[in-house]
Amino acid sequence: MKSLAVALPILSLVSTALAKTVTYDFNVTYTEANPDGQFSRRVIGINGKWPIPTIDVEKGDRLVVNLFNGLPDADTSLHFHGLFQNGTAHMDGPAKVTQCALGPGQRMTYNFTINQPGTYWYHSHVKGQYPDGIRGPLIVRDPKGPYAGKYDEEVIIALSDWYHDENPVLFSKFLSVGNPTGAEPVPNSALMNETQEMPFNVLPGKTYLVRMVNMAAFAAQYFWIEGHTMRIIEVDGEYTEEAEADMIYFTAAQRYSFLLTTRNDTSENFAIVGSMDQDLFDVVPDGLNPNVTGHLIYDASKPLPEPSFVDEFEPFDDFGLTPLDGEDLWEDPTYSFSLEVMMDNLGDGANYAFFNGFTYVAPKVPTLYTALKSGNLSLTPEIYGRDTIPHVFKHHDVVELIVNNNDPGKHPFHLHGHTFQLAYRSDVDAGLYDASDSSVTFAQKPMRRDTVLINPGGNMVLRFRADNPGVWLFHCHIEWHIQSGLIATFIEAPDVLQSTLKIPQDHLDVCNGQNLPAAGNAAGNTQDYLDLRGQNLSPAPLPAGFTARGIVALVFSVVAAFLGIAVIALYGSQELKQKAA
Ligand SMILES: *[C@@H]1O[C@H](CO)[C@@H](O)[C@H](O)[C@H]1NC(C)=O
Ligand SMILES: *[C@@H]1O[C@H](CO)[C@@H](O)[C@H](O)[C@H]1NC(C)=O
Ligand SMILES: *[C@@H]1O[C@H](CO)[C@@H](O)[C@H](O)[C@H]1NC(C)=O
Ligand SMILES: *[C@@H]1O[C@H](CO)[C@@H](O)[C@H](O)[C@H]1NC(C)=O
Ligand SMILES: *[C@@H]1O[C@H](CO)[C@@H](O)[C@H](O)[C@H]1NC(C)=O
Ligand SMILES: *[C@@H]1O[C@H](CO)[C@@H](O)[C@H](O)[C@H]1NC(C)=O
Ligand SMILES: *[C@@H]1O[C@H](CO)[C@@H](O)[C@H](O)[C@H]1NC(C)=O
Ligand SMILES: [Cu+2]
Repeated sequence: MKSLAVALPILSLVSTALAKTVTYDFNVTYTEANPDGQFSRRVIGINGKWPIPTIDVEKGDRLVVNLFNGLPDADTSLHFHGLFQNGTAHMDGPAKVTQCALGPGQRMTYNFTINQPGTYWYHSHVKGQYPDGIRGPLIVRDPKGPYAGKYDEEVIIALSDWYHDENPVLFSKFLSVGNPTGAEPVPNSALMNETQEMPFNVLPGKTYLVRMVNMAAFAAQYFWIEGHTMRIIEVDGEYTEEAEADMIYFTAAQRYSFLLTTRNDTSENFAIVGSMDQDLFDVVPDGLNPNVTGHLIYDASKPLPEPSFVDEFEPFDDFGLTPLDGEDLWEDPTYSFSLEVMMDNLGDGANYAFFNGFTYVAPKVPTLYTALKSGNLSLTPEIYGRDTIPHVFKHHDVVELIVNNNDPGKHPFHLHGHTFQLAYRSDVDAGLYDASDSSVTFAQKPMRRDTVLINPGGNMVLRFRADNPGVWLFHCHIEWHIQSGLIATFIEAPDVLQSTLKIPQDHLDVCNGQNLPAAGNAAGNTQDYLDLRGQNLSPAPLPAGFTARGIVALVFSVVAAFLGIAVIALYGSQELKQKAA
């Protein structure tokens, strides 16, 4: 499955390090699994196995993944979460953004070098597919890094959540007129290393580098190790100054590495606990166990303790982290804009997620391919399609992104292709960001990461430099919100891309093999890039006078009175569709 194909010495004047090529042959296939011991189901694995392999490379290595879609009935692709893909924007993975999704029986190769050390993960970036199993850690070791020599061993712990139903089934109920409030399906279980019985065998008096990633579809987890403190040294691939934490909050997609020094005596074992943040769930189902427990085992002959009860969660605040390189806040943005988050119903009655009044709809042509073929119109946002929510940055812009959360939910926002500085984050319910508010103070050496939590009803200010030409998504990492449209598209220096990037034939063949266009604007028009007729658009708004509340009432009356009223409701929803059309 994994072959360290060839160790090619890279000729270099400054370094004698041997960068190697690490090759994986991945056949995406269905298999069966029962990770929470409650229910056996079909999952998406690789080479007939699940959990899927950890990708393990060293800084400077070239990674080659030969991907074959062995699913008979579903598309797939791979995204390498957190990797900048600097110079290889076409290897980023999201379907309809940097490539066409691989249809059944298709293959393509991801091939790029990795110069970022740290803790990452990889997952399918086709609709809401990764919660069905196609998610795994990706570790970039750094034997010469600033913390090298400060630990004896490295170990990975992946958090996640788990559903007994497959995503397509849950999705059809989630995004429908039957769910007008947009309540997200609640996971059946929390997992640690894709199981509920993770042993972590340790030796006394040693220091471990623990690399953690939350690969959940939805749930954030509070995480702690009883009787031990964690010394954080990395978030999302960025080294930080050492920071002590007793409890860490992991949103979906976030990573932390920490140093864990074990005790000198082996008289006891300790619980390792993850607890899902139930604030995220609209309705907590009866009998849900939000917790998953593993164990730090000093002596396997001693008992494995149940975790003690914690009555308040007080996690470490990531805003207080300082990047190890001490980089200052980027001043004087040259491109500043805001995105306002909102949830609302559209004319089909379903509840969608919006940025500035638009909900993401994938274009007909992958956005990167539009950028490459559009000549001097590549800097014109319209060609990428209204509902891709496009923003175009010029090379070396200092970008300031203000996010206003008009929604009472927490959202973990993720940016592809970059880490951003978290310059400012308000408390809960602070309302819209107001630059003139004197109580707003920016971090002077802000933490950088690629996934950050925004508070309910709050706001935040992110900054980054447009120094990585490519097409990068900015989206909520709750897969339900990906599917309900909380995605914007950032097109960065497309003019530079046109002279530096060439799409390999095997990528184009994935589109060709399915008769999907690989050139043209968002509507597939190759003649006139400004003619967007036929572009993919979201459903129409609700008919005037028909409020979201009305749909809720309609649906609840159905539930309350079902048989007799069902006929009327059916009529009602049909009328709704007609009005929307
Ligand atoms: C992928 O796995 C499927 C199911 O086991 C098998 O039928 C197919 O031949 C495999 N394809 C490749 C290219 O390995
Ligand atoms: C990966 O890319 C490098 C650099 O372009 C190239 O030399 C190599 O042949 C590629 N490998 C594969 C398996 O495509
Ligand atoms: C968790 O799983 C990863 C990947 O399989 C493995 O490398 C690691 O050792 C596991 N962690 C523990 C604590 O067992
Ligand atoms: C363990 O023993 C070492 C060496 O005697 C000592 O330096 C260290 O402080 C001890 N650690 C703890 C947690 O007691
Ligand atoms: C899960 O852990 C939390 C924190 O200790 C505790 O409050 C809660 O009762 C636990 N729930 C279950 C079902 O064990
Ligand atoms: C863009 O390119 C077209 C065709 O090459 C040319 O006619 C047009 O003048 C250019 N427009 C601008 C604004 O440079
Ligand atoms: C990408 O690489 C260029 C140099 O080729 C560098 O200036 C830039 O900072 C890099 N950007 C990122 C996000 O790594
Ligand atoms: Cu969200």
